[in-house]
Amino acid sequence: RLDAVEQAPPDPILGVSEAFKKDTSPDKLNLGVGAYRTEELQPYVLKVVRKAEERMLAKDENKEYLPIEGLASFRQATVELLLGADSPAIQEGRVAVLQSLSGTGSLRVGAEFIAKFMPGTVAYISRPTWGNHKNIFADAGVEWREYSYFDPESIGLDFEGMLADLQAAPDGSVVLLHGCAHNPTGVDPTKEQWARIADVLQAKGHLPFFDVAYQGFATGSLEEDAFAPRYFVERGLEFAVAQSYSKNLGLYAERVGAMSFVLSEAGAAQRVLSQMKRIARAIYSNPPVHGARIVAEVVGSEEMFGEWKGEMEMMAGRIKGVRQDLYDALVEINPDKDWSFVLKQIGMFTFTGMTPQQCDNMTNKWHVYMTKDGRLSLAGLSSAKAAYLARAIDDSVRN
Ligand code: PLP
Ligand code: TYF
Repeated sequence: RLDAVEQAPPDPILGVSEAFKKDTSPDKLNLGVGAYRTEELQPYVLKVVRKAEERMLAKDENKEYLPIEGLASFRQATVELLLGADSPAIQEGRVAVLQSLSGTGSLRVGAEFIAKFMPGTVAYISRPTWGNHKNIFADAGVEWREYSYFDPESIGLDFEGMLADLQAAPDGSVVLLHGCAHNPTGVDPTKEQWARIADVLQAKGHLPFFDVAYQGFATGSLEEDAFAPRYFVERGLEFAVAQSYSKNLGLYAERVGAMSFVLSEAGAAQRVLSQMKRIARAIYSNPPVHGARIVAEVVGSEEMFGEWKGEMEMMAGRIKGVRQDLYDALVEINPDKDWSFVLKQIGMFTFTGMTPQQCDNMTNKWHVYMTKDGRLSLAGLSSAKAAYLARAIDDSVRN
């Protein structure tokens, strides 16, 4: 019977790394996956993570199961990191926080929750968005539709289109929003635009669902990057939020994150948490402990928290540096073309607007590996290779 199972397509992002490994060219560059690399293009384990692990080892802690909702100190630290320790939502016990399997697993628990307790509700996601959003909602049984987001003409936000689509969505829809550093476009709403988005969400009774995968990577500041969810608390909105420590603490493979709901009263938060636990129980029972302890250790010590902020600024700063290098090299090669979008976009990526054929030219001729949507992960670029990448881009967009 199982002979008839068809081959599944490779992941459009993670599949790029597979192809990269097979390329033997010394020039090859992997700008597919959004994972931080050093200037030497090596993976980076934060020094503060190693320090936390040493302290953890010295404590000789056991490996007993965590509660279904996760490690208490981790949950507290994670929600405070997002909303600020003095947030009224936290003070009033209005946040239900479930430690879950990084951003992806958290999104899935959130999607399962929507399927179960908001049946028939449609989730609106930005066009374009991180490819996995569609899989996550669809596999959880939540119908998704897209709202306008990116304007290829201006290589910026199609703000009026976005508002019009959210306005046209049925009342009480779920609206997925990237908390900061939108993936793949690197285009975020301004503070004034967030205010108008909140107006529409409120008027329509939509439930915002933030995906926060890059807190600290947009501006380099944890607080600045949490502007939108903090502002939504101020506005009295209820919302869902998935958080990930893959990027900002470099804990990719440890699967550390949380799924939370900010609600209008504490009783609802308790009931929602009990139902999220019910969902998690049947999927993976309880979350892994190692990464959660790292987070609790780092955030629980003023000294290590400071070191983490320093390393995050360093990582965000290196990406900003290569962004500038790439821009300068592009202008030098072809001063007649407007390359300003490279500098305007924020976070790990630059969204080039290249066609699939142009992306193929990047890979086949120049050994630059990237996703077919024209996205380049600047986290995988070094200053030393910026001029080479600029030549590849300039050549590819001419054809
Ligand atoms: N959401 C977005 C927008 C992402 O870019 C990513 C990837 O980092 C994730 C969620 C989830 O990643 P992870 O499951 O490693 O936390
Ligand atoms: O967009 C990216 O490159 C990151 C990493 O299934 C990623 O978000 C990519 C695909 C995936 C999980 C993480």
